[in-house]
Amino acid sequence: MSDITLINIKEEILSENRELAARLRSDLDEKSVFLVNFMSSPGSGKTSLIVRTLEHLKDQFQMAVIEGDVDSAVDAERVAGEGFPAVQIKTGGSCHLTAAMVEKGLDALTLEEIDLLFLENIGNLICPVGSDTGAHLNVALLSIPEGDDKPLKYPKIFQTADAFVVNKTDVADFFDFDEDAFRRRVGRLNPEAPIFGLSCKTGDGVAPWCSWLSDRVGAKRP
Ligand SMILES: Nc1nc2c(ncn2[C@@H]2O[C@H](COP(=O)(O)OP(=O)(O)OP(=O)(O)O)[C@@H](O)[C@H]2O)c(=O)[nH]1
Ligand SMILES: [Mg+2]
Repeated sequence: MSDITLINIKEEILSENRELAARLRSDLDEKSVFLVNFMSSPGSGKTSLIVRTLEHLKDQFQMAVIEGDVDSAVDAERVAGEGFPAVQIKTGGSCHLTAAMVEKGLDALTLEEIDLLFLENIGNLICPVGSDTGAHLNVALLSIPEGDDKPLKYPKIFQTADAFVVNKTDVADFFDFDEDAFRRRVGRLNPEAPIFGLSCKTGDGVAPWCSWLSDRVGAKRP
């Protein structure tokens, strides 16, 4: 029997992505740009949180946003409408952002004029998890209507994110979201990561989240 050459495409792609992501992170470090990657299911409030955070921190940081979507530019238009630089990446079908896509987004921005850069990943709780984007901080959002059982069903994102935001607390009375159960489930997977409950609609709870984020950016600076 002759030898077989095994080419593991998935492992090759992942390792190329990891290398590029590490290079992007180090380029961003050199330019003192702090990159935050937001991940969640569609509609849980990534763009709303980014817009709230931009409003809240606008006197403290120079900020910009890279939006990722399968199609359309509505999220980038929303950010640009608030007066912040915005780049829209259309993946044309891919369910997560890769480091190569982020690199193109970074090329379209003047990084020397940015201290804090937000990346909105494609809406879903699975695909974005294994793909390093070069971000310094990975934030996962969940909204109250999605339910408190998500850490049980999608453990990977809850194991690996650096912080969690539970959005839409304004509608908590209409859903059976058990906050204690949610915190216990996340705590088992990722005991160190903070959880911020807030409402992008009313603004409740946005200040503590922004203050924590601002401290994280500050801690990274020389
Ligand atoms: N009641 C309520 N609605 C909210 C809140 N935050 C966002 N929404 C609404 O939820 C919907 C989705 O919000 P987006 O910010 O677009 O969600 P997204 O995660 O960016 O969605 P995709 O980009 O499609 O993945 C919009 O209709 C928002 O107005 C909130 O705190 N409370
Ligand atoms: Mg969005």
